[in-house]
Amino acid sequence: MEFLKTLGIEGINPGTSTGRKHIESKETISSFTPTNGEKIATVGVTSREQYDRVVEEAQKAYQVWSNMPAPQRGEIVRQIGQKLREYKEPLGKLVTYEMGKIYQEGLGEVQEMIDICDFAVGQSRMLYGKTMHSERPEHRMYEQWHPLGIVGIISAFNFPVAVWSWNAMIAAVCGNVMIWKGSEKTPLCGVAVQKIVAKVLKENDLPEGIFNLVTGDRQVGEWMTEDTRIPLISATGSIRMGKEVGKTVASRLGKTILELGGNNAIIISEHADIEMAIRATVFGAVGTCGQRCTSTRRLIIHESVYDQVKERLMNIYDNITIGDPLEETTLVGPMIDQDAINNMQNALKEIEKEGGKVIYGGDVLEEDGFYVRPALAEVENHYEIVQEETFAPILYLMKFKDMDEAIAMHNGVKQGLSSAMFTLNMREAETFLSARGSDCGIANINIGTSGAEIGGAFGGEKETGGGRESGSDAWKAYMRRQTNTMNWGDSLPLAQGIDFDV
Ligand code: UN1
Repeated sequence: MEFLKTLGIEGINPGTSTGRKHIESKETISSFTPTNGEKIATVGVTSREQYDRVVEEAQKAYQVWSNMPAPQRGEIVRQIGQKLREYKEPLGKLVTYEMGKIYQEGLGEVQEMIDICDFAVGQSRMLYGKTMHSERPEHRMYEQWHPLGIVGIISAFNFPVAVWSWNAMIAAVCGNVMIWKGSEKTPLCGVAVQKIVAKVLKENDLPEGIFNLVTGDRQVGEWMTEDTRIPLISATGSIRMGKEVGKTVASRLGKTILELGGNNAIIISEHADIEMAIRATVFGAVGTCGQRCTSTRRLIIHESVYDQVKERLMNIYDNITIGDPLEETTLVGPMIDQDAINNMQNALKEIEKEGGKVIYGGDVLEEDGFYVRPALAEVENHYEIVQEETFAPILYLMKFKDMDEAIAMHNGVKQGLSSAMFTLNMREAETFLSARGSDCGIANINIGTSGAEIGGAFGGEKETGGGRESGSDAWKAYMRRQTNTMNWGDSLPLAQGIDFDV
């Protein structure tokens, strides 16, 4: 396992770090590879005392970092992007080994980090505020954006490195310092990224406390969400988790960015390029073994092409190679753990109970590791199980007659992350993208639901949580807006023409 060595991963790894300093702890968790279920290494769990030390370091570092000009912070992020380029292969391999996504996707995830670094470097020179014309003479009005302070980042196992970078790189150029808690299912990814960043911090002689790592379960997450020293929590994960984070942070009037579950659908119209639609569907449904928040879970197919699509899918599913995600020919790697398999098996039973039919796959492979055959099921949209996000490669097939019905089905779930329609008909396409079309944060035409680029704002509506990360003007969520009015005259006129003579 050369890549573990290259990344500085050892048998026992500290899971708490203030940047260059790594803090040892007594309590540890083990990281297992889903490829064969074996233990890789242990990682130290952050104690309450260590957590407070991290927050104090972060507060100190904020005084330095927030006072650096934004383009200089951008320069540090540029160097982080360069280091990630150097470590792309070993880090991509670790993502694959610890999380289970195939190597191509592991590399893609690191590329997503590199891309967001590039984006953030540019952004560091574009933290624009507006200027307004004052209604009073000899007055100037404008707004400027200031950093918030400490940004808490809670990320999930399925994107163990990229989601941190969307938040951390943007937050960093904005002048914030970061405390990151990754998933306890993928703690080594956090350790490895922290070590890569540490090299840049060292080369630039930067203080401790800018990029911090904490490790542990819910408890550590709760310390963060309850902590009034952390003005913003950006959390990615399940709707259940997001509701708790949202409530706790709101009760102290803190800010959140929530990126929670999706129940993403593709509508295949009678006017679709069927081959393209099928390829996009398969990548969306079985990519990352159905464990992306953008995974395609529902396929809403026009009745005239339903049988054709179903047959093609069954054929393709039959030829998908499932196995070791580090092997080049593998298209579907393992699920993250036994719990994930159990959830999937329960969902398959639910489908049949509610009157649906599993028409392909779903079985657990008799191998070490957590391998399943991706499943296809015929269902109706209103089934309780279809309304839930099951984080597994189960694709629901549904039929529609007319477009209004398809869009109603499409929007008829609690979640609103990503969506797609395949059609070559301009009216259908524009309707889907219009206000009466998809109600999701992401809506695509002739592109699947997963695999978004970092340049757009990423996130969704309804129970997906409403947050936006990554590109576009998502940076504003990591800053506070200040409205400034400057009186450069020698009188004191009041706004709204109020006369108040003293
Ligand atoms: C996630 O699953 O939490 O759009 C993020 C995509 C990826 C990001 C997914 N760029 O599928």
